[in-house]
Amino acid sequence: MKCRVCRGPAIIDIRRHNANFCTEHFLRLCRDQVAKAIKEHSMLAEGERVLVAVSGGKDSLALWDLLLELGYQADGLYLGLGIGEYSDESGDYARAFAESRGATLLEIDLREDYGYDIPTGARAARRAPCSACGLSKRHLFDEAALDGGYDAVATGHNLDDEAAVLFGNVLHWHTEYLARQLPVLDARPGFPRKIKPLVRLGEREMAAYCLVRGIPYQVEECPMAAGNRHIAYKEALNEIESRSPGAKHDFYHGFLSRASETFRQGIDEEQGALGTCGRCGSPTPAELCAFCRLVEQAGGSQPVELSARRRATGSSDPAPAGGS
Ligand code: Q46
Ligand code: ZN
Ligand code: ZN
Repeated sequence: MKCRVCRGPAIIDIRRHNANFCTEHFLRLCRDQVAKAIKEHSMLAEGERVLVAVSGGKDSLALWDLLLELGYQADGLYLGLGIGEYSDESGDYARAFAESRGATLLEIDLREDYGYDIPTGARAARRAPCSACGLSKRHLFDEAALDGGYDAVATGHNLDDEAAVLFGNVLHWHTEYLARQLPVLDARPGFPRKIKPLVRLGEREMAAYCLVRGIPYQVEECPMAAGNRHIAYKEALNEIESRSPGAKHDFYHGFLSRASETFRQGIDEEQGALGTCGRCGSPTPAELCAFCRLVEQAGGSQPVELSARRRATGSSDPAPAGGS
């Protein structure tokens, strides 16, 4: 197996590119693909500050590393979800990476700072854990980015994640989600710009990237992810990809270039109707925003034993996985 660029020994084959790459040229490919996504979708301008949503998994750590390598001012934010050992270890990976690069890692701990953790708080608020988790992440990353004067929040959603979410949205014709499934969501009052610079790179490449760059990461899946429908969508797409390399790329990027616009009509009017949360000041159509309502219902709830937590989450209907 020889590298397409230098003919030296290759370490990875990427069937969608119909090519193999050596270490040096694989790393270059990853950097080039991120730079291309950033440019193509106007994600970041030179000198802008970006806050990376870091989970301790391969995608977010690879993303942070790639943004630093490309010369961006990238800080990380780790959100302690309180999901037992999984969260403790994930935090350690995020801290170790920050230390190794001399990078700034901000931290928020849900239990210490807001009085709940995901397993217990979700139960108290009668929400599925991934729904409480997704809501907490969205609110706290947005708020931290605005408070810290960052130009954008970057998440580690890769091509596999985005193709799986798109597959689910098309399968069920969630047109309102299709309208927002973009690699960039522009800033609007109360919300920072959101960017997904890994949309041109797959999950396997991100694992290989961390391996080659010597970045240890959380390899365990979140214990709350069991039953996540997106896992089934990923498996279905993997099967299609194995018979037709490049199918995921064409599906997702074809959607962006040829279909996404169609679903976007009308979302701007919707956004005009938002007021302000009486407690935290973030935009909301109600008196209190969904996050402040969650804190009210979940805050102060006592942690439960992990076995009980697992039982409590058996019927969860998780939010899209990814951004790990
Ligand atoms: S971390 Fe949170 Fe995911 Fe765990 S609780 Fe669900 S949403 S599965 S990306
Ligand atoms: Zn090479
Ligand atoms: Zn609020």
